[in-house]
Amino acid sequence: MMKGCKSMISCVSTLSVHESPFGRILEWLKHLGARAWEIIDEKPNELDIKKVESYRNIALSELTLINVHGPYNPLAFGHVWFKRLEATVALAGLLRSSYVVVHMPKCEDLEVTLKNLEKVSSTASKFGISLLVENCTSNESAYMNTLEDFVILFDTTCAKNLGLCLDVGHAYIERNLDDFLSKFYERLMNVHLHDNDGLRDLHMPLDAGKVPWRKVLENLARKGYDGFVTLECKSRMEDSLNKLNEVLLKLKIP
Ligand SMILES: [Mn+2]
Repeated sequence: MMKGCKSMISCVSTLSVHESPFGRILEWLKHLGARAWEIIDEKPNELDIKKVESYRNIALSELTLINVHGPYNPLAFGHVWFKRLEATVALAGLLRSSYVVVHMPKCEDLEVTLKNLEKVSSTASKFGISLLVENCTSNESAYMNTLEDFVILFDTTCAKNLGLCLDVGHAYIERNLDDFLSKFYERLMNVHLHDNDGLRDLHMPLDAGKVPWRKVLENLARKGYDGFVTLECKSRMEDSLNKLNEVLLKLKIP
Protein backbone atom coordinates (compact mmCIF):
# COMPACT_ATOMS: atom_id res chain seq x y z
CA MET A 1 0.00 0.00 0.00
CA MET A 2 1.18 3.51 -0.82
CA LYS A 3 2.04 5.65 2.14
CA GLY A 4 0.00 8.87 2.28
CA CYS A 5 1.58 12.10 1.05
CA LYS A 6 2.73 14.05 4.04
CA SER A 7 2.97 17.75 3.58
CA MET A 8 2.89 21.00 5.45
CA ILE A 9 -0.07 23.32 5.00
CA SER A 10 0.65 26.90 3.95
CA CYS A 11 -1.34 29.56 5.76
CA VAL A 12 -1.46 33.37 5.68
CA SER A 13 -1.74 35.68 8.67
CA THR A 14 -3.89 38.79 8.39
CA LEU A 15 -1.14 40.80 10.16
CA SER A 16 -0.45 43.08 7.18
CA VAL A 17 -4.09 44.13 6.81
CA HIS A 18 -5.21 43.81 10.39
CA GLU A 19 -5.55 47.57 10.93
CA SER A 20 -7.68 47.96 7.78
CA PRO A 21 -11.47 48.17 7.67
CA PHE A 22 -12.93 44.66 8.06
CA GLY A 23 -14.26 44.52 4.50
CA ARG A 24 -10.75 45.09 3.19
CA ILE A 25 -9.44 42.09 5.17
CA LEU A 26 -12.10 39.87 3.59
CA GLU A 27 -11.27 41.13 0.08
CA TRP A 28 -7.57 40.56 0.70
CA LEU A 29 -8.13 36.99 1.88
CA LYS A 30 -10.42 36.21 -1.06
CA HIS A 31 -7.86 37.56 -3.50
CA LEU A 32 -4.96 35.52 -2.06
CA GLY A 33 -6.72 32.17 -2.38
CA ALA A 34 -4.64 30.51 0.37
CA ARG A 35 -5.41 27.07 1.83
CA ALA A 36 -5.60 28.42 5.35
CA TRP A 37 -5.87 31.74 7.18
CA GLU A 38 -4.66 32.83 10.60
CA ILE A 39 -6.93 35.65 11.68
CA ILE A 40 -6.14 37.93 14.60
CA ASP A 41 -8.45 38.58 17.53
CA GLU A 42 -7.13 42.01 18.46
CA LYS A 43 -8.13 45.68 18.07
CA PRO A 44 -9.32 47.16 15.79
CA ASN A 45 -10.75 43.93 14.37
CA GLU A 46 -11.53 41.81 17.43
CA LEU A 47 -13.60 38.75 16.67
CA ASP A 48 -17.33 38.82 17.28
CA ILE A 49 -20.25 36.69 16.07
CA LYS A 50 -20.76 38.87 12.98
CA LYS A 51 -17.12 38.67 11.88
CA VAL A 52 -17.06 34.95 12.56
CA GLU A 53 -20.04 34.55 10.21
CA SER A 54 -18.38 36.61 7.48
CA TYR A 55 -15.12 34.66 7.75
CA ARG A 56 -16.99 31.36 7.71
CA ASN A 57 -19.07 32.25 4.64
CA ILE A 58 -16.01 32.99 2.55
CA ALA A 59 -14.00 30.08 3.94
CA LEU A 60 -16.82 27.67 3.09
CA SER A 61 -17.02 28.76 -0.52
CA GLU A 62 -13.24 28.61 -0.90
CA LEU A 63 -12.72 25.45 1.22
CA THR A 64 -10.28 27.33 3.41
CA LEU A 65 -9.23 26.36 6.93
CA ILE A 66 -9.30 29.08 9.58
CA ASN A 67 -7.01 29.39 12.60
CA VAL A 68 -6.94 32.12 15.21
CA HIS A 69 -4.18 34.26 16.73
CA GLY A 70 -5.21 35.37 20.20
CA PRO A 71 -4.97 38.93 21.57
CA TYR A 72 -1.47 40.29 22.17
CA ASN A 73 -2.02 43.70 23.67
CA PRO A 74 -0.52 43.42 27.17
CA LEU A 75 -2.68 46.17 28.66
CA ALA A 76 -4.56 43.86 30.95
CA PHE A 77 -2.78 40.82 32.27
CA GLY A 78 -3.87 38.55 35.07
CA HIS A 79 -7.45 37.35 35.44
CA VAL A 80 -8.82 39.74 32.80
CA TRP A 81 -6.33 38.46 30.25
CA PHE A 82 -7.48 34.85 30.66
CA LYS A 83 -11.16 35.83 30.57
CA ARG A 84 -10.41 37.51 27.25
CA LEU A 85 -8.60 34.41 26.01
CA GLU A 86 -11.61 32.23 26.95
CA ALA A 87 -13.75 34.41 24.68
CA THR A 88 -11.23 34.01 21.85
CA VAL A 89 -11.31 30.24 22.26
CA ALA A 90 -15.12 30.13 22.14
CA LEU A 91 -15.20 32.15 18.90
CA ALA A 92 -12.35 30.05 17.49
CA GLY A 93 -14.56 27.05 18.20
CA LEU A 94 -17.28 28.53 15.97
CA LEU A 95 -14.65 28.95 13.24
CA ARG A 96 -13.66 25.24 13.60
CA SER A 97 -10.16 26.51 14.25
CA SER A 98 -7.65 23.79 15.08
CA TYR A 99 -5.59 26.08 17.30
CA VAL A 100 -5.34 29.47 18.99
CA VAL A 101 -1.88 31.09 19.10
CA VAL A 102 -1.09 32.63 22.49
CA HIS A 103 1.51 35.19 23.57
CA MET A 104 1.91 34.00 27.13
CA PRO A 105 2.34 36.70 29.82
CA LYS A 106 5.13 35.98 32.29
CA CYS A 107 5.31 39.18 34.30
CA GLU A 108 3.11 37.88 37.10
CA ASP A 109 3.05 34.99 39.55
CA LEU A 110 4.03 32.02 37.40
CA GLU A 111 2.04 29.51 39.38
CA VAL A 112 -1.17 31.52 39.00
CA THR A 113 -0.47 32.11 35.30
CA LEU A 114 0.02 28.41 34.62
CA LYS A 115 -3.13 27.52 36.56
CA ASN A 116 -5.12 30.01 34.48
CA LEU A 117 -3.60 28.59 31.33
CA GLU A 118 -4.67 25.07 32.28
CA LYS A 119 -8.21 26.34 32.78
CA VAL A 120 -8.30 27.88 29.29
CA SER A 121 -6.73 24.70 27.87
CA SER A 122 -9.54 22.67 29.31
CA THR A 123 -12.14 24.98 27.70
CA ALA A 124 -10.25 24.76 24.42
CA SER A 125 -10.14 20.96 24.50
CA LYS A 126 -13.95 20.89 24.55
CA PHE A 127 -13.87 22.60 21.15
CA GLY A 128 -11.09 20.32 19.89
CA ILE A 129 -8.75 23.33 19.88
CA SER A 130 -5.08 23.38 20.86
CA LEU A 131 -3.46 26.36 22.56
CA LEU A 132 -0.11 27.11 20.95
CA VAL A 133 2.27 29.32 22.90
CA GLU A 134 4.49 31.41 20.64
CA ASN A 135 8.18 32.14 21.30
CA CYS A 136 8.35 35.94 21.42
CA THR A 137 11.58 37.96 21.15
CA SER A 138 13.45 39.17 24.25
CA ASN A 139 12.26 42.68 23.33
CA GLU A 140 8.79 41.51 24.28
CA SER A 141 9.97 40.47 27.73
CA ALA A 142 6.47 40.65 29.19
CA TYR A 143 5.82 37.40 27.30
CA MET A 144 7.41 33.99 27.51
CA ASN A 145 10.39 34.14 25.17
CA THR A 146 13.38 32.14 26.41
CA LEU A 147 13.99 28.42 26.03
CA GLU A 148 13.88 28.17 29.83
CA ASP A 149 10.40 29.75 29.91
CA PHE A 150 9.16 26.98 27.64
CA VAL A 151 10.89 24.21 29.60
CA ILE A 152 9.01 25.38 32.70
CA LEU A 153 5.78 25.77 30.74
CA PHE A 154 5.80 22.31 29.19
CA ASP A 155 7.21 20.56 32.26
CA THR A 156 4.70 22.07 34.66
CA THR A 157 1.43 21.94 32.78
CA CYS A 158 -0.17 18.63 32.00
CA ALA A 159 -2.73 19.89 29.46
CA LYS A 160 -2.43 17.62 26.42
CA ASN A 161 -3.68 20.30 24.02
CA LEU A 162 -0.91 22.73 24.87
CA GLY A 163 1.58 23.07 22.03
CA LEU A 164 4.20 25.28 20.44
CA CYS A 165 3.88 27.88 17.71
CA LEU A 166 7.50 28.26 16.62
CA ASP A 167 8.12 31.74 15.23
CA VAL A 168 11.18 31.19 13.01
CA GLY A 169 11.83 34.94 12.63
CA HIS A 170 11.87 35.46 16.41
CA ALA A 171 14.06 32.38 16.98
CA TYR A 172 16.48 33.61 14.31
CA ILE A 173 16.94 36.89 16.20
CA GLU A 174 17.33 35.07 19.53
CA ARG A 175 19.65 32.44 17.98
CA ASN A 176 17.69 29.60 19.57
CA LEU A 177 15.96 28.01 16.57
CA ASP A 178 17.81 24.66 16.77
CA ASP A 179 17.28 24.44 20.53
CA PHE A 180 13.55 25.00 20.20
CA LEU A 181 13.31 22.40 17.44
CA SER A 182 15.33 19.73 19.20
CA LYS A 183 13.64 20.23 22.58
CA PHE A 184 10.02 20.79 21.65
CA TYR A 185 9.48 19.32 18.18
CA GLU A 186 6.83 16.93 19.55
CA ARG A 187 4.76 19.97 20.61
CA LEU A 188 5.01 21.78 17.27
CA MET A 189 1.73 22.46 15.45
CA ASN A 190 2.31 25.77 13.74
CA VAL A 191 5.31 27.64 12.34
CA HIS A 192 5.36 31.43 11.86
CA LEU A 193 7.50 32.47 8.91
CA HIS A 194 8.74 35.96 7.96
CA ASP A 195 12.10 37.53 7.25
CA ASN A 196 14.41 39.92 9.14
CA ASP A 197 18.02 41.12 9.39
CA GLY A 198 18.82 38.99 12.44
CA LEU A 199 18.49 41.99 14.75
CA ARG A 200 15.11 43.62 14.40
CA ASP A 201 11.72 41.87 14.27
CA LEU A 202 10.79 43.36 10.89
CA HIS A 203 8.28 40.79 9.59
CA MET A 204 9.55 41.26 6.04
CA PRO A 205 8.58 39.23 2.95
CA LEU A 206 10.54 35.97 2.44
CA ASP A 207 14.03 36.54 0.98
CA ALA A 208 14.03 40.26 1.91
CA GLY A 209 16.26 39.49 4.92
CA LYS A 210 18.61 36.76 6.15
CA VAL A 211 16.33 34.09 7.64
CA PRO A 212 17.31 30.71 6.06
CA TRP A 213 13.66 29.71 5.74
CA ARG A 214 14.18 27.13 2.97
CA LYS A 215 16.70 25.25 5.12
CA VAL A 216 14.32 25.40 8.07
CA LEU A 217 11.51 23.90 5.98
CA GLU A 218 13.82 21.18 4.62
CA ASN A 219 14.75 20.31 8.17
CA LEU A 220 11.08 20.19 9.20
CA ALA A 221 10.22 18.00 6.20
CA ARG A 222 12.98 15.55 7.19
CA LYS A 223 11.43 15.32 10.65
CA GLY A 224 8.05 14.57 9.05
CA TYR A 225 6.34 17.80 10.12
CA ASP A 226 2.89 18.07 8.54
CA GLY A 227 1.40 21.01 10.44
CA PHE A 228 0.78 24.62 9.39
CA VAL A 229 3.37 27.06 8.06
CA THR A 230 1.92 30.53 8.53
CA LEU A 231 3.28 33.58 6.74
CA GLU A 232 3.43 36.66 8.97
CA CYS A 233 4.89 39.16 6.51
CA LYS A 234 3.87 42.82 6.72
CA SER A 235 4.02 43.34 2.95
CA ARG A 236 4.10 41.55 -0.44
CA MET A 237 2.24 38.53 0.88
CA GLU A 238 1.41 37.16 -2.56
CA ASP A 239 5.11 36.79 -3.51
CA SER A 240 5.91 35.07 -0.24
CA LEU A 241 2.94 32.71 -0.54
CA ASN A 242 4.01 31.70 -4.07
CA LYS A 243 7.56 31.05 -2.85
CA LEU A 244 6.36 29.06 0.13
CA ASN A 245 3.97 26.93 -1.94
CA GLU A 246 6.69 26.22 -4.47
CA VAL A 247 9.07 24.98 -1.78
CA LEU A 248 6.39 22.94 -0.02
CA LEU A 249 5.49 21.25 -3.30
CA LYS A 250 9.11 20.20 -3.82
CA LEU A 251 9.36 18.93 -0.24
CA LYS A 252 6.24 16.78 -0.56
CA ILE A 253 7.52 13.23 -0.75
CA PRO A 254 5.13 10.42 -1.63
MN1 LIG B 1 4.65 35.28 15.13
